[in-house]
Amino acid sequence: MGPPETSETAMNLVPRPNDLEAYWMPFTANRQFKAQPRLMARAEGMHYWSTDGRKILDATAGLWCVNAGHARREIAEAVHRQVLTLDYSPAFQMGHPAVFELANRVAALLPGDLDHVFFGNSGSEAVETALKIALAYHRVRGDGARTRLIGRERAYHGVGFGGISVGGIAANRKLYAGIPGVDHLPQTFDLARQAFSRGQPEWGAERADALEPIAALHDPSTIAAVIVEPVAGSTGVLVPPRGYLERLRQICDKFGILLIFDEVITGFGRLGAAFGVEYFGVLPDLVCCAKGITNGSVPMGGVIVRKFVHDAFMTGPETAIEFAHGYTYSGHPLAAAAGLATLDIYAREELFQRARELAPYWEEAAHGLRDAPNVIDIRNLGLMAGIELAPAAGKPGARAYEAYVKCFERGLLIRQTGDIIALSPPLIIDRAQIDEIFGRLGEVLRTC
Ligand code: PXG
Repeated sequence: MGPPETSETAMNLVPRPNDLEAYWMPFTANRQFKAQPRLMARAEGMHYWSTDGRKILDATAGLWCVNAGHARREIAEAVHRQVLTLDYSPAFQMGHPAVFELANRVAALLPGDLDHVFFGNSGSEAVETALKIALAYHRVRGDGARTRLIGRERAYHGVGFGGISVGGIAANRKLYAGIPGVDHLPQTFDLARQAFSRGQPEWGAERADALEPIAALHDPSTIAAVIVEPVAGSTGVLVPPRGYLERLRQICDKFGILLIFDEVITGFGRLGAAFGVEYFGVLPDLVCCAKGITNGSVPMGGVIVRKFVHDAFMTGPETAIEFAHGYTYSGHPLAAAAGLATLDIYAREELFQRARELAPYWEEAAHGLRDAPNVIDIRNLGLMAGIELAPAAGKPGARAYEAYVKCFERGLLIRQTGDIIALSPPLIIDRAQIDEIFGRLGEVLRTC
């Protein structure tokens, strides 16, 4: 008898800890994991299957990326066709049709003159690229004193040196000097004033006003850009207070500062609109994206920029490279093919609209956990929710980690950061599955 099919082989494998040693896992407690591994064997639609045969409902869209659900045949076939037709083409001084088409299609999802796209391979690369474009933009216009960047506390902008510098997560920054000339806005969350807000909190727009004294301190004419996630994802679903993003935009305009939205999580439908730009009705100058652009199937990231930013570079001799930046795999043919197939699915299945229509049901279901033990806050927007737990005495993060492990054992994948549980399902989710997520999570919380 021949070997069983690949997925069955994987499902029948029982991993032994000493087999797991060589792989140094990212953002993982390696020793804890290898003592009690969780290995995924396959995925389809709303579910994963682990190597021990467990069926797991995916309440996190992988890591906020599989917005159209897992293992979509159309994407697989597009990538298959592409690798057999044109597997790779040099990214510099050369192109291929799919990447130009993808740029047009992505730009068409954004309003106003956000109409040029620079591609990389991840959210981190998108952030590095956006920060470099912002700094270079001022320089090519002869405004080279604008060298400072402003981020925000509790922000995640990936793991490049620029990203950790403007980012606001102490653990990701503390071992590194970071880049110079960076300051931070205060974060927008205040438990006492915002707990159990549904959608955008009423209180907190004034936190944007902190940009005024920060700008005054450094002299506004030295500041190149402000970067924020419209909704902070990784640090626990921090929803912008009403009016907050509008005020940031106003203050940036007043001082000639570029505004960058990092939409790596909020892009491609998470909020029930193509991007946060559309959802909030605030037009930034640059937008970072990744994750959902290929439904998580092939690594890709990008920066969408407004026309005036792009055009500022298009001035020197026509034979000169206008922006000395890029990656071997910028606009990789496989990523471009996956991206086009993904955008087709989003459009055909009207998934952004589906997310918008499901959002009130999602909100209701999430807030149904209000009386579960140790729940101190629930927040939500679009198909995102954060559930904050009271930390166990002397053991910050332990309670939510316990919930994470217990959920996994009961066939539910959630995301945990500190004592916050973050949920962001694929946009193909249905109401029964929403009930299943919050039902199971509620049961688990009663035991943590
Ligand atoms: N910006 C934002 C807003 C992100 O959420 C990145 C940049 C970096 O993207 P890459 O592709 O370089 O990882 C991210 C990534 C979590 C989690 O657990 C979130 C991310 C990545 C891994 C885990 O919330 N976001």
